[in-house]
Amino acid sequence: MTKQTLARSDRRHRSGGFTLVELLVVIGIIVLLAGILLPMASRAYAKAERARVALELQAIGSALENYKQDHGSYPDPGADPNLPSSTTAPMRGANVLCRALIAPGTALLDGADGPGFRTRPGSKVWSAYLPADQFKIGDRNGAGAIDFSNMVLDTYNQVFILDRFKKPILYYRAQGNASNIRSANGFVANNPSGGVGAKPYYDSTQNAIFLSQLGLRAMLGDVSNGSPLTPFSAISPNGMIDAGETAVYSGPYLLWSAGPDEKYGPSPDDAGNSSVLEKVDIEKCDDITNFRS
Ligand SMILES: [Ca+2]
Ligand SMILES: [Ca+2]
Ligand SMILES: [Ca+2]
Repeated sequence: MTKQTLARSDRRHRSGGFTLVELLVVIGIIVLLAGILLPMASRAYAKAERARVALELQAIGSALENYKQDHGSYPDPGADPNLPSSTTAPMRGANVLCRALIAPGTALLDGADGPGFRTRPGSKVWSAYLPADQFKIGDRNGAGAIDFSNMVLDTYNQVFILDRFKKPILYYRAQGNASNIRSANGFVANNPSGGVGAKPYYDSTQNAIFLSQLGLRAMLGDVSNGSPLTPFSAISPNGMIDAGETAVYSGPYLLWSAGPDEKYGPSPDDAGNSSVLEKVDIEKCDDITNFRS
């Protein structure tokens, strides 16, 4: 065997496999890259999904305008003609939104089988304002594939339009003479379990701050009770836009997605001092709404 053939066979031998050290180096690089790229990929995914939800909220906004053209006003959570007085489940804006824009239920539930509804028995069937096949419909736990044929009104009250993260899209309509949150019932019932206006969607284990309206009002610009907040002081909404506060939104309705973390409103854990709800938590909140995306 000549020197040349030896060298060739050596090259062949070396190119046929890696040494243990080389393998470890390669694995180390892969692990390092994965550590950098996976969080980037998941952030990019969440960003893309948030953008999709923002588009869905826009589509819902257009549908609401069309509904208003036909019926004279936006869907009103306080006045659903299909709801019998014996119904025990409280009306929620999120449910009214689904019933007004898609009405996926049977004739028993909303006057017309499948998407669409009647406002009175025997009257014209209004077709769905949103393409039912392009939106997820489900219950509060995000479960789809609902059997409408066996559903009664009480359970129909628990059907919502879901966002990309399978949480109900909330709907609050501004109340008559209160144009924004300047008055406590501008968008929100004074009492979460009753009173004027859309009742919140309930998930008390995860969304206590939102349901108590602290988080909801704070997101709308009501962060203090009139006294200036120092950088790390807890927010304390009082239902009014005081001097030094700026109303974030004063439109006719709120559309609200809980965002990728599936929790409505800011949480003390989002940023800063984890035991206190602060302005930084509001900035970090990943919710998508029709006034902020
Ligand atoms: Ca229907
Ligand atoms: Ca205030
Ligand atoms: Ca959220």
